[in-house]
Amino acid sequence: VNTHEIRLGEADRCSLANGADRCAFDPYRSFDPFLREAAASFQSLSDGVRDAVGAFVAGSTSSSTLLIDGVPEDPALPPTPTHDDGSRYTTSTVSEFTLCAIASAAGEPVGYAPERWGQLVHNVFPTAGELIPSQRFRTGLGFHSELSCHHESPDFVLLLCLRQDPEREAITWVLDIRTLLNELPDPIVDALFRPEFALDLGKLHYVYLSEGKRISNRPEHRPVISIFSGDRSDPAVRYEPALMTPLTDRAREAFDYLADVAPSMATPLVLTPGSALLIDNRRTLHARSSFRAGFDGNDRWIRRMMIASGPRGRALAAAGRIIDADLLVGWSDRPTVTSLASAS
Ligand SMILES: O=C(O)CCC(=O)C(=O)O
Ligand SMILES: [Fe+2]
Repeated sequence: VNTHEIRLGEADRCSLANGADRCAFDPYRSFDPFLREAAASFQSLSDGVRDAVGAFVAGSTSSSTLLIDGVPEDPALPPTPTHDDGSRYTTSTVSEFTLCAIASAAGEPVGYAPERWGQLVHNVFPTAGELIPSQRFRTGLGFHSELSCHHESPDFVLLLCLRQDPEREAITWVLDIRTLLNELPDPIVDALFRPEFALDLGKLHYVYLSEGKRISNRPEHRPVISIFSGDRSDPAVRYEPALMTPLTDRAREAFDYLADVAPSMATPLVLTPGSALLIDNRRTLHARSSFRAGFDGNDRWIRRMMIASGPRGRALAAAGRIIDADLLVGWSDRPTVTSLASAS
C-alpha cells in the first residue's frame, strides 16, 4: 500500500503546541537545542502515535508514506509570502517545532548549502517567477524522489501544510516502490537495476560547484547510476526524469514504462492545515498536481524538512547539518558518460 494515516488526539496536539510555546530556543539561531526540546516533546506523545511513527520509520510497515493528521496549526499564520527571500515568515514556532518533533523520530534534519540558503526548514509556496521547481504551480511536479541527483539525498522528506490552496486543487501523489514493482514486468525491473541512467547534474536548478567551477552538461560531469538498487523486492529508488537520461534502448524503454504506469498506481493525498506527510524517500515517488495561485496571501503554503537517518544522519548532524559536498566527488565511485564511452 502507498500510505498509512494516523491522527493525533487533542492531548497530543496540545502537548506539541504547548511545547512550542514554552521552548525558549529560536530554531533559526539555536537549532540543536530547539530540536532537542522538540524531540523530548515527541517522546511525551501517546504510545499509539510513537509506536506508529516508530514502526513506519523502521520500515516495518507495508507503506512508505505516513500521513499524520491533527498536528497543531499556527494560530497567527501570516499571509502566504509571494516571493522567497529566505526569511522566516512566521513568528510562532509551532510549525518548526512540529517538524522537528516528527523529524526527530526519523533521523536528523539536514540542509543543502547550495539550495534555499542552506535552510533546514524550507518554505514551499507558489511564486510568480516559478524559478524553483517546487514553487511551480501552473504545471505541477512530475513523479520523482527527492534530491535524486545528490549522493547525500535525504532518507525522509517531511511536508507540513500551513495553508491549503483556496480552490482545493492541489493534490500530492505518493507511490510506494513495492506497489509499483507489482506492475512492472521482469525485464523492466532488470533494466531499472542496470546502471544505464546518466545524472544531468548540469541541469540542476541550484548552482553546484566542483573544484570552484559550475558543474556542466559535459559527459565527464554526468555520473551513471541505476534507478533501483539493493533488494530486488524492496529496492531503493532514485528517479528524477527531468535530470536523468537513459543511455541505452532498454534503459529508455524502462524509463518510459515507469513514467507511464506511475500515475495510475499512485495514491492522491490532499494536504490541509494540521496535516504532515512523512515520506520514506528511498522507496517512494511523489508528485504534485497543478493548482491556481492568486498572490494575495491566501495561496498554498507547505513547510518541508529533509532528514538523514541512522549513522549517516548522526554524522551529518555532528558535522553541522548543512551538506556542502562536491557532487562529482560524491559520485566518483560511479562511471561517467565519458568513462563508459572509452570503455566500450
Ligand atoms: O507540494 C507538495 O505537495 C510536494 C511538492 C514536492 O515535491 C516537494 O516539496 O518535495
Ligand atoms: Fe519533491
